[in-house]
Amino acid sequence: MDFHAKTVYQIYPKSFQDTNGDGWGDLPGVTSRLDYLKNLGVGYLWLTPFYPSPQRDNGYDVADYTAIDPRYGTMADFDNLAREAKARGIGLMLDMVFNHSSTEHQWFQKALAGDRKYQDYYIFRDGKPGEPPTNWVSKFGGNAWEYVPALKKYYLHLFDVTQADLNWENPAVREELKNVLRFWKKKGVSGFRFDVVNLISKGAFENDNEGDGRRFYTDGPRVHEYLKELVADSGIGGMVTVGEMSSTSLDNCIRYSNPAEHELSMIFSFHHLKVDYKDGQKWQLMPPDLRALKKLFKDWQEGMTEGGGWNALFWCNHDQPRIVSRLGDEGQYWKASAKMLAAAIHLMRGTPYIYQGEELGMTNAHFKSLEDYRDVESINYHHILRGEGKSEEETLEILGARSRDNSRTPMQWEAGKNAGFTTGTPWIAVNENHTAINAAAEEKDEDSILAFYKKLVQLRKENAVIAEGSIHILSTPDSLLAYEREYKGTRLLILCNLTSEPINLPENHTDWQGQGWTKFLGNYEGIEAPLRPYEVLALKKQS
Ligand code: TEU
Ligand code: CA
Repeated sequence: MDFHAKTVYQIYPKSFQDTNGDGWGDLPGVTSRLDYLKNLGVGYLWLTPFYPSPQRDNGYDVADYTAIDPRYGTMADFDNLAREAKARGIGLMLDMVFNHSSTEHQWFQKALAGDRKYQDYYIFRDGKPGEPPTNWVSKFGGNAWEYVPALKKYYLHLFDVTQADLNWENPAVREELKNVLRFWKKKGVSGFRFDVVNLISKGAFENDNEGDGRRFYTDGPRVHEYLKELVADSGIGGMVTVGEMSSTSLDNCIRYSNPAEHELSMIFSFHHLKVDYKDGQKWQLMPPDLRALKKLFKDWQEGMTEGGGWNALFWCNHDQPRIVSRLGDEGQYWKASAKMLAAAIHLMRGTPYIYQGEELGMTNAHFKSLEDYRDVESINYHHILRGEGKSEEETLEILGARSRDNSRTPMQWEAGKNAGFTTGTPWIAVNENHTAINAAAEEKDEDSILAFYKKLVQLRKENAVIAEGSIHILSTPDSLLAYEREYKGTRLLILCNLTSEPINLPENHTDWQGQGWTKFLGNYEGIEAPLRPYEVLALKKQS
């Protein structure tokens, strides 16, 4: 499979490169940086939404699925980007937000105006003020139902109140969304990312007295049927597709991504990015549980292999904090930890995703005030946390660790003004450390994090054992992530010290000390015991 040996680069266009001085990244900006991306060696670009949107959720509130928001440019700009990317052997993967649309979408506007056909495009229920149909909680805080007095009805919004859930039970809705895929396929894109696609099939609309309601709509009763129909009828079976799976299960992800199921090419699951959620709650901090992290890698790497599924491999995206700040070190071991974290997942079984700036070791934003934040979820939770009695200082500490804005500060191209992102006023503050962390500096440094990512991308292309090999996660002390890969007689042994403390290799693995093993990648010189702080040691053995 083509996507086994390729790496996907995720671009958040709004923060990638501005070319007209309005402080917003745009499509011509992406085009202007294609040589940088070609140099990195990536095979696909996942572009987050650039469609017409009120921007309440930065474009994940889509008001027109087959047009370009003028703030990102024109359809001609898109066609030019697609052409220039293709000329460099890079495919475009567009983001399809099919669980919900913006309430500004004409479909919803017609529903509000009383058009029953379009009311059935959404999930409306009769009701009285103050008595929502269920007690489900929105992922962005508050109740998941909004009352419309003029209609005497509620509508469901699992996310922001301006993101109304689409009614997938309605064949007319499914046909509309198939047409969207047909439109973009005809424009020559290579694939699609499907936003929270495992939430599209709602089961019983009942109160949840054990949780927030997610068990009634996550991996729902008809989700696999819908996905099979969507892929088959829109003719995208041969394209590269990835589903974002919220709070999902291994069994379902095997079904979503096993080629025999004819659903998707691969899936994003997020369990490994919740090991620092106290009691599973995003807005409650705790140090990362490394034992849980390794168990999750074992379950998902070995489980998906057994089931014929395929994982997207990622630490970062536009919703997650920066991984070097979260699991690595911003100080003395900044470079070593960023490289180790990259190698830890890039050498696993799956398709790796690099989120813009991750390849530079970009860090969290460290905003000092609520005024710096732009993300609707973060702002909502600032008010919720303060309402729970937390001080402003404690609330800002939590936002500083968890806010999605950590990954939405502008791409750091150079040390100069606004990191070369814009000649205007950026829509969100540029991280001050761009003077030290930027692409221009790292392109000149063969020991940079950027140079290391280039090696990782190239190694996957050149070594079938990385792209296709089996995987076995070894049982080791909590701070040591170790796994073996094997393919047609070639074995890899990858050792990752997840901490700043040296690790003595366990006695029973003395053969790791290089008997027939040769080092092919690392973030320190040579092979030494103990493993050094945040050391990754990648060994190969040809039998
Ligand atoms: O993300 C859904 C999702 O799982 C995260 O937003 C998560 O629920 C949230 O950060 C709370 O932890 C997708 C998009 O990636 C995200 O940007 C959108 O805001 C969301 O769906 C709604 O479209
Ligand atoms: Ca712009």
